[in-house]
Amino acid sequence: SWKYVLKEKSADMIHVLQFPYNGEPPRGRLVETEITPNEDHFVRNHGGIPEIDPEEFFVDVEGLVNNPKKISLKELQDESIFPRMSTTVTLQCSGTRRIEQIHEYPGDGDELINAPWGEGAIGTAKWTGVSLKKVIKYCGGLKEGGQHVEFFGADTYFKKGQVYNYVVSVPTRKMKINEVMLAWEMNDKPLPKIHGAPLRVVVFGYIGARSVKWLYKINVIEDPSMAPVQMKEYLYYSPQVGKHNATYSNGFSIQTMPVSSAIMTPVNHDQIIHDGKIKLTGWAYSGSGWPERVEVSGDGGSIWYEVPYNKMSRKYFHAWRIWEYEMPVDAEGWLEFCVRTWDNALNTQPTYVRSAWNWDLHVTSSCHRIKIYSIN
Ligand code: MTE
Ligand code: MO
Repeated sequence: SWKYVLKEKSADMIHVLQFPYNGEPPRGRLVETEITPNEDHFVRNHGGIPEIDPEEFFVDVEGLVNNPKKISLKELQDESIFPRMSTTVTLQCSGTRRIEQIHEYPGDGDELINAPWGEGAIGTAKWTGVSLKKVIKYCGGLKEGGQHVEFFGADTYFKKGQVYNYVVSVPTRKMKINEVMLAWEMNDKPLPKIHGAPLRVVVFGYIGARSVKWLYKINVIEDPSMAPVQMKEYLYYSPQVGKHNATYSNGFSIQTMPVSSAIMTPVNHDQIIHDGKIKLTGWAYSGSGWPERVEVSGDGGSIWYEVPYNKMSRKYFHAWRIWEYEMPVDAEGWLEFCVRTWDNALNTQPTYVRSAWNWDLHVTSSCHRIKIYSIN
């Protein structure tokens, strides 16, 4: 029920939508720790929160595997059958920082799909469970042609008068490299119900949408899932595509998160009295690698300062880095601060929001810009 939902989350979560519950933590607190406390981890829901008894629970593995099986949670947790896996992984919603795209141009205005997220739809946890690769092996391995894995969530949602199930897929090659896990613990605690208990998928480096919560079925198939969430949502359109010409075939399906970053303190439009220096904090993330260099600017991006290595949190293969920087500032008045990140493959961020505006308002990965009133 509603009360139960709130009990699992911090009282000061910013509700991006009231129902279904969609919330992100206050900006500054998110970057105080490398590992996000469970209560502060953002929540993205499309529909209701299913009630599942872990004692009765099993996951159904079917489709292009040699021995389809129903596997109980107890079996999954039996270390004589499955080696346990723990990995620190950042989950990021492809809607993170969408509010900036909405300000540019609002898209189709569907609130449920285009939830107006700020910079907090990202969080990092140590997830514990099993590698999906081992589960598929336990089911006799893939049959020929098994190129995609479809995940079914037990929740349902409404869109434009129709009821949908939450179903998506990822390529099997992603699980072959042990980057897909089935998790029942979050930061050494039982997975909270709102984060998908008893069992959820965690796909490293992909948009959060592929990490299905309340998982009850895994189906190995030849082509990407035909389910509406896979086929019609999470498409990346070119800036020329809009209401008049958006079809589900002129956008491509988003999987890996690109490199992105955000300034979390100060907050856009703050007024700051200071002594020649302003401290910035934030996060940096890359779904295909890890952030190697973070640069900040106090003049809208003419002069960039590199965040020193010792002001960035440690490197994980599948997680963000948080950073801080004390910037010398002698100007007064409204200043534009911004951040950009380079990852290990030298990918960096588009310069402006408008450089990568897209009809479904996904993946706002441009340099994050804020305006601060400086009083020196
Ligand atoms: N799984 C189910 N079953 N239903 C959902 O609505 N939302 C997805 C994904 N898994 C969703 C889901 C999206 S869009 C994101 S970003 C992540 O869950 C968010 O995970 P979290 O709520 O644990 O932070
Ligand atoms: Mo998402």
